[in-house]
Amino acid sequence: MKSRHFKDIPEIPYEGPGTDNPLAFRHYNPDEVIDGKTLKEHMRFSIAYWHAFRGVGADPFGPGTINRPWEKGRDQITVAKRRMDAAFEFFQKIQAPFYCFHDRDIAPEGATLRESNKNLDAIVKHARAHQKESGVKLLWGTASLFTNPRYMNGAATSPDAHVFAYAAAQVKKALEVTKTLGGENYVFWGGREGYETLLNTDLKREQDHLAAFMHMAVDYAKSIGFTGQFLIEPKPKEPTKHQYDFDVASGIAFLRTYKLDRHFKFNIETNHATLAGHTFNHEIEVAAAVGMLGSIDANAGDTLLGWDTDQFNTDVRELTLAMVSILRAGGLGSGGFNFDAKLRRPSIDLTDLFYAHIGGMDAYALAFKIARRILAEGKLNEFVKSRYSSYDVGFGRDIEKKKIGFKELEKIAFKLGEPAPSSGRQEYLENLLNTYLHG
Ligand code: XLS
Ligand code: NI
Ligand code: NI
Repeated sequence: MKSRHFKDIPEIPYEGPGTDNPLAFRHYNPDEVIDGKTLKEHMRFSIAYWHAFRGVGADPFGPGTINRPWEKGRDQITVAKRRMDAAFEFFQKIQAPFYCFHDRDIAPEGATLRESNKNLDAIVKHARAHQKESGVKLLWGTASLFTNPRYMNGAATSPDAHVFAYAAAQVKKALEVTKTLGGENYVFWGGREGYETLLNTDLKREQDHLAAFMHMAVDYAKSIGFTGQFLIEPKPKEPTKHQYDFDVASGIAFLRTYKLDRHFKFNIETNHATLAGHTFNHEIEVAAAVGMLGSIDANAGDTLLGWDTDQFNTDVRELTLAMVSILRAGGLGSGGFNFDAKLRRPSIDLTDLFYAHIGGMDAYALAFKIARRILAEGKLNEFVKSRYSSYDVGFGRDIEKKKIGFKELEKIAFKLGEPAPSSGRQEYLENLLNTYLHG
Protein backbone atom coordinates (compact mmCIF):
# COMPACT_ATOMS: atom_id res chain seq x y z
CA MET A 1 0.00 0.00 0.00
CA LYS A 2 1.32 3.40 -0.99
CA SER A 3 1.16 5.95 1.82
CA ARG A 4 0.17 9.16 0.08
CA HIS A 5 -2.82 10.80 1.63
CA PHE A 6 -2.32 9.84 5.28
CA LYS A 7 1.46 10.04 5.37
CA ASP A 8 1.75 10.69 9.09
CA ILE A 9 -0.54 7.85 10.08
CA PRO A 10 0.64 4.23 9.95
CA GLU A 11 -1.58 1.17 9.68
CA ILE A 12 -3.44 1.12 13.00
CA PRO A 13 -1.88 -1.62 15.12
CA TYR A 14 -3.51 -3.68 17.82
CA GLU A 15 -1.77 -2.89 21.10
CA GLY A 16 -4.22 -4.23 23.65
CA PRO A 17 -6.25 -2.63 26.46
CA GLY A 18 -3.14 -1.37 28.27
CA THR A 19 -1.89 0.93 25.50
CA ASP A 20 -1.94 4.69 25.79
CA ASN A 21 -1.48 5.13 22.04
CA PRO A 22 -4.69 6.77 20.76
CA LEU A 23 -3.92 5.55 17.24
CA ALA A 24 -3.98 1.88 18.24
CA PHE A 25 -6.71 -0.69 18.78
CA ARG A 26 -7.31 -1.86 22.30
CA HIS A 27 -9.87 -4.58 21.59
CA TYR A 28 -10.02 -5.10 17.83
CA ASN A 29 -7.19 -7.42 16.98
CA PRO A 30 -7.95 -8.23 13.34
CA ASP A 31 -5.71 -11.32 13.37
CA GLU A 32 -6.99 -12.86 16.60
CA VAL A 33 -8.49 -16.26 15.84
CA ILE A 34 -11.75 -17.09 17.59
CA ASP A 35 -13.55 -20.33 16.74
CA GLY A 36 -11.43 -20.80 13.65
CA LYS A 37 -12.13 -17.33 12.24
CA THR A 38 -10.19 -14.13 12.62
CA LEU A 39 -11.78 -11.19 14.37
CA LYS A 40 -11.60 -9.38 11.05
CA GLU A 41 -13.80 -12.10 9.54
CA HIS A 42 -16.16 -12.12 12.50
CA MET A 43 -16.72 -8.38 12.63
CA ARG A 44 -16.91 -7.63 8.90
CA PHE A 45 -16.41 -3.91 9.53
CA SER A 46 -17.27 -1.58 6.69
CA ILE A 47 -16.61 2.09 6.00
CA ALA A 48 -19.46 4.28 4.73
CA TYR A 49 -18.12 6.22 1.75
CA TRP A 50 -20.70 9.00 2.07
CA HIS A 51 -19.72 10.00 5.59
CA ALA A 52 -16.02 9.19 5.64
CA PHE A 53 -15.24 10.61 2.18
CA ARG A 54 -18.10 12.89 1.20
CA GLY A 55 -19.02 14.32 4.58
CA VAL A 56 -17.86 17.90 4.99
CA GLY A 57 -19.50 18.79 8.30
CA ALA A 58 -22.30 20.90 6.80
CA ASP A 59 -25.50 21.37 8.79
CA PRO A 60 -28.71 23.34 8.11
CA PHE A 61 -27.15 26.40 9.72
CA GLY A 62 -23.79 26.48 8.05
CA PRO A 63 -21.57 25.06 5.33
CA GLY A 64 -18.88 22.45 5.58
CA THR A 65 -15.95 22.78 7.93
CA ILE A 66 -13.94 19.80 6.73
CA ASN A 67 -11.50 20.39 3.86
CA ARG A 68 -9.64 17.36 2.60
CA PRO A 69 -6.43 17.95 0.65
CA TRP A 70 -7.42 15.51 -2.11
CA GLU A 71 -10.56 17.49 -2.97
CA LYS A 72 -8.69 20.16 -4.95
CA GLY A 73 -8.98 20.36 -8.73
CA ARG A 74 -11.33 21.30 -11.55
CA ASP A 75 -11.95 17.98 -13.23
CA GLN A 76 -14.53 16.12 -11.18
CA ILE A 77 -13.50 12.67 -12.39
CA THR A 78 -9.87 13.29 -11.50
CA VAL A 79 -10.92 14.44 -8.04
CA ALA A 80 -13.24 11.45 -7.62
CA LYS A 81 -10.38 9.10 -8.46
CA ARG A 82 -7.97 10.81 -6.09
CA ARG A 83 -10.62 10.74 -3.36
CA MET A 84 -11.00 7.03 -3.95
CA ASP A 85 -7.23 6.56 -3.69
CA ALA A 86 -7.42 8.23 -0.29
CA ALA A 87 -10.42 6.10 0.68
CA PHE A 88 -8.67 2.83 -0.09
CA GLU A 89 -5.58 3.96 1.77
CA PHE A 90 -7.84 4.66 4.74
CA PHE A 91 -9.72 1.33 4.50
CA GLN A 92 -6.41 -0.49 4.66
CA LYS A 93 -4.85 1.58 7.42
CA ILE A 94 -7.93 1.19 9.60
CA GLN A 95 -8.02 -2.54 8.76
CA ALA A 96 -11.61 -2.59 7.56
CA PRO A 97 -12.31 -5.39 5.08
CA PHE A 98 -15.36 -3.72 3.50
CA TYR A 99 -16.84 -0.46 2.29
CA CYS A 100 -20.29 0.70 1.14
CA PHE A 101 -21.43 3.45 -1.21
CA HIS A 102 -24.28 5.18 -3.00
CA ASP A 103 -23.75 5.56 -6.75
CA ARG A 104 -23.44 9.34 -6.40
CA ASP A 105 -20.93 9.16 -3.54
CA ILE A 106 -18.26 7.66 -5.70
CA ALA A 107 -18.94 9.39 -9.03
CA PRO A 108 -20.39 12.80 -9.86
CA GLU A 109 -23.88 13.05 -11.30
CA GLY A 110 -23.71 14.30 -14.88
CA ALA A 111 -26.01 16.61 -16.85
CA THR A 112 -27.86 13.59 -18.25
CA LEU A 113 -28.47 10.05 -17.08
CA ARG A 114 -26.12 8.80 -19.80
CA GLU A 115 -23.38 11.07 -18.56
CA SER A 116 -23.96 9.98 -14.95
CA ASN A 117 -23.65 6.34 -16.02
CA LYS A 118 -20.47 7.13 -17.91
CA ASN A 119 -18.98 8.84 -14.86
CA LEU A 120 -19.93 5.89 -12.73
CA ASP A 121 -18.33 3.43 -15.14
CA ALA A 122 -15.06 5.35 -15.02
CA ILE A 123 -14.95 5.30 -11.22
CA VAL A 124 -16.12 1.70 -10.94
CA LYS A 125 -13.19 0.70 -13.08
CA HIS A 126 -10.93 2.53 -10.65
CA ALA A 127 -12.66 0.90 -7.67
CA ARG A 128 -12.25 -2.51 -9.17
CA ALA A 129 -8.51 -2.04 -9.51
CA HIS A 130 -8.28 -0.80 -5.92
CA GLN A 131 -10.32 -3.72 -4.60
CA LYS A 132 -8.10 -6.16 -6.43
CA GLU A 133 -4.92 -4.60 -5.15
CA SER A 134 -6.05 -4.12 -1.53
CA GLY A 135 -8.38 -7.07 -0.98
CA VAL A 136 -11.00 -4.66 0.39
CA LYS A 137 -14.49 -5.73 -0.68
CA LEU A 138 -17.86 -4.13 -1.26
CA LEU A 139 -20.33 -4.96 1.53
CA TRP A 140 -23.20 -3.28 -0.27
CA GLY A 141 -24.08 -0.81 -2.93
CA THR A 142 -27.10 1.43 -3.21
CA ALA A 143 -28.48 4.32 -5.25
CA SER A 144 -29.07 7.80 -3.95
CA LEU A 145 -32.76 8.32 -4.62
CA PHE A 146 -33.06 11.25 -2.26
CA THR A 147 -30.40 13.89 -2.99
CA ASN A 148 -31.33 15.19 -6.42
CA PRO A 149 -34.30 17.63 -6.42
CA ARG A 150 -36.10 15.42 -8.96
CA TYR A 151 -36.83 13.09 -6.03
CA MET A 152 -38.38 15.75 -3.83
CA ASN A 153 -41.76 13.96 -3.98
CA GLY A 154 -40.20 10.52 -3.64
CA ALA A 155 -38.58 8.15 -6.14
CA ALA A 156 -40.55 4.89 -6.39
CA THR A 157 -43.36 6.65 -4.51
CA SER A 158 -43.33 9.80 -6.59
CA PRO A 159 -46.75 10.74 -7.98
CA ASP A 160 -45.00 11.18 -11.34
CA ALA A 161 -44.35 7.96 -13.28
CA HIS A 162 -41.54 9.72 -15.13
CA VAL A 163 -39.66 10.11 -11.84
CA PHE A 164 -40.35 6.43 -11.10
CA ALA A 165 -38.79 5.54 -14.45
CA TYR A 166 -35.72 7.65 -13.78
CA ALA A 167 -35.27 6.02 -10.36
CA ALA A 168 -35.67 2.59 -11.94
CA ALA A 169 -32.94 3.38 -14.45
CA GLN A 170 -30.70 4.52 -11.63
CA VAL A 171 -31.24 1.37 -9.56
CA LYS A 172 -30.76 -0.79 -12.65
CA LYS A 173 -27.35 0.75 -13.12
CA ALA A 174 -26.52 0.59 -9.40
CA LEU A 175 -27.33 -3.13 -9.39
CA GLU A 176 -25.06 -3.71 -12.37
CA VAL A 177 -22.26 -1.80 -10.70
CA THR A 178 -22.73 -3.58 -7.38
CA LYS A 179 -22.53 -6.88 -9.22
CA THR A 180 -19.40 -5.84 -11.12
CA LEU A 181 -17.71 -4.97 -7.82
CA GLY A 182 -18.76 -8.23 -6.15
CA GLY A 183 -21.08 -6.46 -3.69
CA GLU A 184 -22.45 -8.94 -1.15
CA ASN A 185 -25.70 -7.05 -0.55
CA TYR A 186 -27.84 -4.32 -2.05
CA VAL A 187 -29.60 -1.80 0.21
CA PHE A 188 -32.85 0.15 -0.16
CA TRP A 189 -33.15 3.06 2.19
CA GLY A 190 -36.20 5.05 1.17
CA GLY A 191 -35.43 8.44 2.62
CA ARG A 192 -38.06 10.13 0.47
CA GLU A 193 -40.35 7.14 0.10
CA GLY A 194 -42.99 8.53 2.39
CA TYR A 195 -45.00 11.71 2.63
CA GLU A 196 -45.01 15.24 3.96
CA THR A 197 -48.81 15.54 4.11
CA LEU A 198 -51.67 13.12 3.49
CA LEU A 199 -53.59 16.02 1.90
CA ASN A 200 -51.72 15.42 -1.37
CA THR A 201 -50.95 11.72 -0.98
CA ASP A 202 -52.55 8.48 -2.15
CA LEU A 203 -50.90 6.26 0.44
CA LYS A 204 -52.15 2.99 -1.00
CA ARG A 205 -50.97 3.73 -4.52
CA GLU A 206 -47.59 4.90 -3.27
CA GLN A 207 -47.05 1.69 -1.33
CA ASP A 208 -48.17 -0.37 -4.33
CA HIS A 209 -45.65 1.49 -6.47
CA LEU A 210 -42.85 0.97 -3.97
CA ALA A 211 -43.56 -2.76 -3.95
CA ALA A 212 -43.69 -2.86 -7.76
CA PHE A 213 -40.32 -1.13 -7.83
CA MET A 214 -38.80 -3.68 -5.49
CA HIS A 215 -40.19 -6.60 -7.48
CA MET A 216 -38.61 -5.09 -10.58
CA ALA A 217 -35.29 -4.82 -8.75
CA VAL A 218 -35.48 -8.45 -7.65
CA ASP A 219 -36.36 -9.57 -11.19
CA TYR A 220 -33.62 -7.52 -12.76
CA ALA A 221 -31.02 -8.76 -10.27
CA LYS A 222 -31.99 -12.30 -11.16
CA SER A 223 -31.73 -11.60 -14.86
CA ILE A 224 -28.15 -10.33 -14.55
CA GLY A 225 -27.08 -13.02 -12.09
CA PHE A 226 -26.65 -10.75 -9.09
CA THR A 227 -26.88 -13.06 -6.10
CA GLY A 228 -26.29 -10.57 -3.28
CA GLN A 229 -28.80 -10.20 -0.46
CA PHE A 230 -31.41 -7.44 -0.77
CA LEU A 231 -31.80 -5.37 2.38
CA ILE A 232 -34.34 -2.80 3.51
CA GLU A 233 -33.09 -0.16 5.92
CA PRO A 234 -36.03 1.13 7.95
CA LYS A 235 -36.23 4.66 9.29
CA PRO A 236 -39.36 6.36 10.62
CA LYS A 237 -38.75 9.90 9.41
CA GLU A 238 -36.14 12.38 8.17
CA PRO A 239 -36.03 13.68 5.56
CA THR A 240 -39.74 12.86 5.06
CA LYS A 241 -42.21 13.40 7.85
CA HIS A 242 -43.32 9.78 7.57
CA GLN A 243 -41.30 7.08 5.85
CA TYR A 244 -43.12 3.91 4.74
CA ASP A 245 -40.36 1.58 6.00
CA PHE A 246 -40.94 3.01 9.47
CA ASP A 247 -39.30 0.26 11.50
CA VAL A 248 -38.59 -3.46 11.18
CA ALA A 249 -42.12 -4.47 12.16
CA SER A 250 -43.77 -2.28 9.52
CA GLY A 251 -41.11 -3.43 7.05
CA ILE A 252 -42.06 -7.05 7.66
CA ALA A 253 -45.73 -6.21 7.16
CA PHE A 254 -44.94 -4.38 3.92
CA LEU A 255 -42.74 -7.17 2.57
CA ARG A 256 -45.26 -9.87 3.44
CA THR A 257 -48.21 -7.93 2.06
CA TYR A 258 -46.48 -7.64 -1.29
CA LYS A 259 -44.89 -11.12 -1.24
CA LEU A 260 -41.39 -9.72 -1.13
CA ASP A 261 -40.34 -11.27 2.17
CA ARG A 262 -38.45 -14.15 0.54
CA HIS A 263 -36.14 -11.71 -1.16
CA PHE A 264 -35.34 -9.27 1.62
CA LYS A 265 -33.71 -8.97 5.01
CA PHE A 266 -33.11 -5.87 7.12
CA ASN A 267 -30.24 -3.49 7.47
CA ILE A 268 -30.75 -2.11 10.97
CA GLU A 269 -29.36 1.27 11.91
CA THR A 270 -29.03 2.15 15.59
CA ASN A 271 -30.11 5.77 15.23
CA HIS A 272 -33.10 4.81 13.07
CA ALA A 273 -34.24 2.39 15.79
CA THR A 274 -34.13 5.10 18.43
CA LEU A 275 -35.89 7.60 16.14
CA ALA A 276 -38.72 5.07 15.84
CA GLY A 277 -38.98 4.96 19.62
CA HIS A 278 -37.25 1.58 19.91
CA THR A 279 -33.93 0.38 21.23
CA PHE A 280 -31.32 -0.93 18.79
CA ASN A 281 -31.67 -4.27 20.51
CA HIS A 282 -35.43 -4.30 19.92
CA GLU A 283 -35.08 -3.89 16.15
CA ILE A 284 -32.50 -6.69 16.03
CA GLU A 285 -34.77 -9.02 17.99
CA VAL A 286 -37.80 -8.25 15.80
CA ALA A 287 -35.81 -9.01 12.63
CA ALA A 288 -34.14 -12.08 14.11
CA ALA A 289 -37.49 -13.49 15.23
CA VAL A 290 -38.52 -13.89 11.59
CA GLY A 291 -35.07 -14.83 10.26
CA MET A 292 -34.62 -11.47 8.54
CA LEU A 293 -31.60 -10.02 10.31
CA GLY A 294 -29.31 -8.92 7.52
CA SER A 295 -26.79 -6.24 8.35
CA ILE A 296 -26.07 -3.35 10.70
CA ASP A 297 -25.54 0.36 10.08
CA ALA A 298 -23.40 1.04 13.11
CA ASN A 299 -23.92 4.44 14.67
CA ALA A 300 -25.70 6.15 17.55
CA GLY A 301 -28.06 9.02 18.07
CA ASP A 302 -28.18 11.60 20.82
CA THR A 303 -30.90 11.12 23.40
CA LEU A 304 -31.55 14.86 23.46
CA LEU A 305 -31.89 15.30 19.70
CA GLY A 306 -34.71 14.10 17.48
CA TRP A 307 -32.82 13.50 14.27
CA ASP A 308 -30.22 11.18 12.78
CA THR A 309 -27.02 12.53 14.32
CA ASP A 310 -25.04 9.53 13.02
CA GLN A 311 -22.46 9.51 15.79
CA PHE A 312 -19.86 6.84 16.35
CA ASN A 313 -21.13 4.44 18.96
CA THR A 314 -18.88 3.88 21.95
CA ASP A 315 -21.61 2.70 24.31
CA VAL A 316 -20.37 -0.79 25.16
CA ARG A 317 -23.49 -1.64 27.16
CA GLU A 318 -25.84 -0.90 24.25
CA LEU A 319 -23.58 -2.76 21.83
CA THR A 320 -23.22 -5.76 24.13
CA LEU A 321 -26.98 -6.17 24.29
CA ALA A 322 -27.12 -5.90 20.52
CA MET A 323 -24.31 -8.42 20.11
CA VAL A 324 -25.97 -10.95 22.40
CA SER A 325 -29.05 -10.81 20.18
CA ILE A 326 -27.03 -10.94 16.96
CA LEU A 327 -24.91 -13.90 18.05
CA ARG A 328 -27.92 -15.72 19.42
CA ALA A 329 -29.56 -15.27 16.03
CA GLY A 330 -26.55 -16.90 14.35
CA GLY A 331 -24.77 -13.74 13.19
CA LEU A 332 -25.23 -11.48 10.19
CA GLY A 333 -24.46 -13.85 7.32
CA SER A 334 -23.50 -11.76 4.30
CA GLY A 335 -24.00 -8.57 6.32
CA GLY A 336 -21.53 -6.66 8.41
CA PHE A 337 -21.08 -3.66 10.65
CA ASN A 338 -21.05 -0.60 8.45
CA PHE A 339 -20.05 2.64 10.14
CA ASP A 340 -22.84 4.86 8.91
CA ALA A 341 -21.45 7.54 11.19
CA LYS A 342 -19.92 10.93 10.70
CA LEU A 343 -17.47 13.22 12.40
CA ARG A 344 -18.83 16.09 14.46
CA ARG A 345 -18.63 19.42 12.63
CA PRO A 346 -15.57 20.69 14.51
CA SER A 347 -13.70 17.37 14.15
CA ILE A 348 -11.86 18.56 11.08
CA ASP A 349 -8.52 16.73 11.15
CA LEU A 350 -7.57 13.57 9.33
CA THR A 351 -6.66 12.00 12.66
CA ASP A 352 -10.26 12.56 13.80
CA LEU A 353 -11.40 10.19 11.08
CA PHE A 354 -9.09 7.57 12.57
CA TYR A 355 -10.03 8.22 16.21
CA ALA A 356 -13.71 7.95 15.29
CA HIS A 357 -13.41 4.59 13.56
CA ILE A 358 -10.94 3.19 16.10
CA GLY A 359 -13.44 4.01 18.85
CA GLY A 360 -16.34 2.44 17.00
CA MET A 361 -14.42 -0.68 16.03
CA ASP A 362 -13.00 -1.17 19.51
CA ALA A 363 -16.41 -0.74 21.15
CA TYR A 364 -17.94 -3.33 18.81
CA ALA A 365 -15.06 -5.77 19.21
CA LEU A 366 -15.25 -5.46 23.00
CA ALA A 367 -19.02 -5.94 22.91
CA PHE A 368 -18.53 -9.02 20.72
CA LYS A 369 -16.16 -10.54 23.27
CA ILE A 370 -18.38 -9.74 26.23
CA ALA A 371 -21.44 -11.09 24.43
CA ARG A 372 -19.61 -14.34 23.70
CA ARG A 373 -18.82 -14.68 27.39
CA ILE A 374 -22.42 -13.99 28.36
CA LEU A 375 -23.64 -16.62 25.93
CA ALA A 376 -20.96 -19.15 26.87
CA GLU A 377 -21.74 -18.88 30.57
CA GLY A 378 -25.41 -19.16 29.71
CA LYS A 379 -26.79 -17.54 32.87
CA LEU A 380 -28.93 -15.09 30.95
CA ASN A 381 -30.23 -17.71 28.53
CA GLU A 382 -30.97 -20.10 31.38
CA PHE A 383 -32.89 -17.45 33.21
CA VAL A 384 -35.04 -16.66 30.19
CA LYS A 385 -35.51 -20.33 29.41
CA SER A 386 -36.66 -21.16 32.90
CA ARG A 387 -39.01 -18.17 32.87
CA TYR A 388 -40.96 -19.86 30.06
CA SER A 389 -40.53 -23.43 31.31
CA SER A 390 -44.25 -23.89 31.93
CA TYR A 391 -44.60 -24.04 28.15
CA ASP A 392 -42.16 -26.98 27.96
CA VAL A 393 -44.53 -29.45 29.58
CA GLY A 394 -48.20 -30.36 29.92
CA PHE A 395 -50.85 -27.93 28.73
CA GLY A 396 -48.18 -25.26 28.15
CA ARG A 397 -46.61 -27.46 25.54
CA ASP A 398 -50.04 -28.14 24.08
CA ILE A 399 -50.55 -24.38 23.68
CA GLU A 400 -47.34 -24.04 21.72
CA LYS A 401 -48.21 -27.09 19.61
CA LYS A 402 -51.70 -25.67 19.01
CA LYS A 403 -53.25 -28.83 20.43
CA ILE A 404 -55.55 -27.17 22.89
CA GLY A 405 -58.32 -24.58 22.84
CA PHE A 406 -60.29 -22.24 25.06
CA LYS A 407 -62.63 -24.94 26.37
CA GLU A 408 -59.85 -27.15 27.73
CA LEU A 409 -57.99 -24.14 29.06
CA GLU A 410 -61.09 -22.98 30.88
CA LYS A 411 -61.27 -26.37 32.62
CA ILE A 412 -57.63 -26.04 33.64
CA ALA A 413 -58.20 -22.51 34.95
CA PHE A 414 -61.16 -23.69 37.04
CA LYS A 415 -59.13 -26.55 38.42
CA LEU A 416 -55.87 -24.74 39.15
CA GLY A 417 -57.36 -21.49 40.42
CA GLU A 418 -55.21 -18.37 40.77
CA PRO A 419 -51.70 -18.54 39.20
CA ALA A 420 -48.82 -17.97 41.63
CA PRO A 421 -47.05 -14.65 40.95
CA SER A 422 -43.38 -14.76 39.96
CA SER A 423 -40.74 -12.02 39.79
CA GLY A 424 -39.35 -10.74 36.51
CA ARG A 425 -36.01 -10.15 38.31
CA GLN A 426 -35.10 -7.10 36.20
CA GLU A 427 -32.76 -5.54 38.75
CA TYR A 428 -30.99 -8.84 39.35
CA LEU A 429 -30.46 -9.18 35.60
CA GLU A 430 -29.19 -5.61 35.26
CA ASN A 431 -26.68 -6.34 37.99
CA LEU A 432 -25.71 -9.57 36.26
CA LEU A 433 -25.11 -7.67 33.01
CA ASN A 434 -22.91 -5.22 34.88
CA THR A 435 -20.70 -8.02 36.18
CA TYR A 436 -19.79 -8.78 32.56
CA LEU A 437 -19.32 -5.13 31.67
CA HIS A 438 -17.39 -3.99 34.70
CA GLY A 439 -16.35 -7.15 36.55
C1 XLS B 1 -29.75 7.73 6.19
C2 XLS B 1 -29.37 6.36 5.90
C3 XLS B 1 -28.50 6.17 4.67
C4 XLS B 1 -28.50 4.73 4.26
C5 XLS B 1 -28.05 4.49 2.87
O1 XLS B 1 -30.27 8.04 7.26
O2 XLS B 1 -28.76 5.82 7.04
O3 XLS B 1 -27.23 6.65 4.91
O4 XLS B 1 -27.73 3.97 5.12
O5 XLS B 1 -28.83 5.10 1.93
NI1 NI C 1 -27.82 3.98 7.15
NI1 NI D 1 -29.23 7.01 8.91
